Amino acid sequence: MIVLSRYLYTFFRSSTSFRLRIALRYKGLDYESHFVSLPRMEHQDAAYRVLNPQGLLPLLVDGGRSYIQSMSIIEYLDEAYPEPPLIPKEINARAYVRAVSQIIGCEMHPLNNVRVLKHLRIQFAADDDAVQAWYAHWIAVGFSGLEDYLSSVGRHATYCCGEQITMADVCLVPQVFNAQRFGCSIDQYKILKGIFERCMELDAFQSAQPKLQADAF
Ligand SMILES: N[C@@H](CCC(=O)N[C@@H](CS)C(=O)NCC(=O)O)C(=O)O
Repeated sequence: MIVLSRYLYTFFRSSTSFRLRIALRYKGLDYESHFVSLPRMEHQDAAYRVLNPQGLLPLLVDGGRSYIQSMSIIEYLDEAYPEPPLIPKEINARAYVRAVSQIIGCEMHPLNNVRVLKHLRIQFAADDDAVQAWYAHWIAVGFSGLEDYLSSVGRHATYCCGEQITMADVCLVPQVFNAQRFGCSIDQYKILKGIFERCMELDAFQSAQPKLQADAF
């Protein structure tokens, strides 16, 4: 009998959950999914907040301990289960991968998160067009800065960091899915688009995509 001691609290459209689905699959780590619906506000339920007081997705339970914040969790996974690595060994490559990941995770995603878009509507009476303009603006600022950064550093090749899949790719792909869902094309970002397409040829990325999750609708 296989006893699973790893649980991922996830929602199919959550891009931060998507990062962890990719990372877990890439590392060959089995897990059981606990589905938490964002539209039904299940992330704010008292029972969930006991597990994650911040009331956000994702949450990983591994070996009886709870972990929050997707990039911190990816770093935890990389330390606990080093092969295959998601953070390079070489110090400058490590800094670069973290920088790319943080452009997405700290500067793009937070501005376009569900609660931010909701707040624009409720607190500032933003209509659909205004919310869409807000979303598209920060996607354009984020992706154009990221494209320029990759171009100027010159470390990218098949993936963000040469030939190795890293946390940078794990953060990039879900952000592209999110942008496309909001009708934002990535065609003008040639480097990012190429990396996105090559990542999507891999099982870890394919199988983790939103529409293939059991809670997708
Ligand atoms: N920095 C956090 C962000 C977590 C986060 O905001 N997750 C989203 C889903 S992608 C969420 O739970 N949103 C709920 C809300 O905004 O109310 C991480 O990387 O884990």
